[in-house]
Amino acid sequence: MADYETITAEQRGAVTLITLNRPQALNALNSQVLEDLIAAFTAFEADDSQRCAVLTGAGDKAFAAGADIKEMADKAAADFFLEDFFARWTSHLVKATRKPWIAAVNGFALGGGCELAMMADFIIASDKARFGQPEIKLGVAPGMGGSQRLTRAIGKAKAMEMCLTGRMMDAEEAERSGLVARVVPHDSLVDEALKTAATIAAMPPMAAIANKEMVNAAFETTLDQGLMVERRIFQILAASEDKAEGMAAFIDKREGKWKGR
Ligand code: CO8
Repeated sequence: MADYETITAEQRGAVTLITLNRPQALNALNSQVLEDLIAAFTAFEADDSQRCAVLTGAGDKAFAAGADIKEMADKAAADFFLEDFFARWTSHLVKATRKPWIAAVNGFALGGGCELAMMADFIIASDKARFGQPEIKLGVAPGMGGSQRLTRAIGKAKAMEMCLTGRMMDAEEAERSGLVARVVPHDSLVDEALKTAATIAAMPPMAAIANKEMVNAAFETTLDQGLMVERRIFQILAASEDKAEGMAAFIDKREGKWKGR
């Protein structure tokens, strides 16, 4: 795979493992990280052999301790506006990435780090993970979705408290609050995330994308519209070769062989 400056990316079977790799800066997210992640996610999306991705952080301490404060410190409002740094994360990692991906949060996920984790389809957390939106302490506020995605994930009371106080939430509270799908022992985090990703990667690929689109529709629509999205996608899947294969395989008591169509 391509060489990157601030991340690593490797293929493990049908799963792409992407690792933020600036441990000396607690994997803080600078412009180069964004460029590298865009390239890695674009390659993942374009490669038919890859069905699911895992994003984690190098080192024992952090997934990502936020946007790079040293890089942001000298930026003017016009720089933020013109570069549109924050919007590009969502447009490439969320909107343009139709295949599923998991954030494996191995430590601090603060500010932009928490926001990046929340861009994943779901989060698996190590028991050492800590989540927070401490931007208020820097005189700013979340800029990459924290005020919106965190509030949708855990509700107004906790999201408001976290944004206004900057306090961190540990992994147990994050699971209880609905921010993470599962908490696993720190040392087995990447293995557990890769195992879960491999399970997803073995599913019929169109159905995986369809399931992701349906669940995401719940955050963008009214209930009626969301139910319509669900029915229409279901009806489209019913015309797929993998639907015929999946049902035949069940009846024949054998594993399905997916064509991805
Ligand atoms: N940016 C740049 N460098 C960082 C960052 C960061 N976000 N976080 C840590 N580092 C660096 C430290 O400067 C330090 O580098 P050095 O050794 O050269 O001094 C190294 O990483 C290790 O960090 P610490 O020594 O601080 O490690 P500790 O274990 O003592 O503390 C903490 C760990 C608690 C995670 C602490 O590092 C910390 O509080 N980090 C900042 C967390 C934070 O505020 N994140 C939010 C950033 S802002 C953001 O993400 C918002 C985006 C949208 C709004 C922006 C609008 C302008």
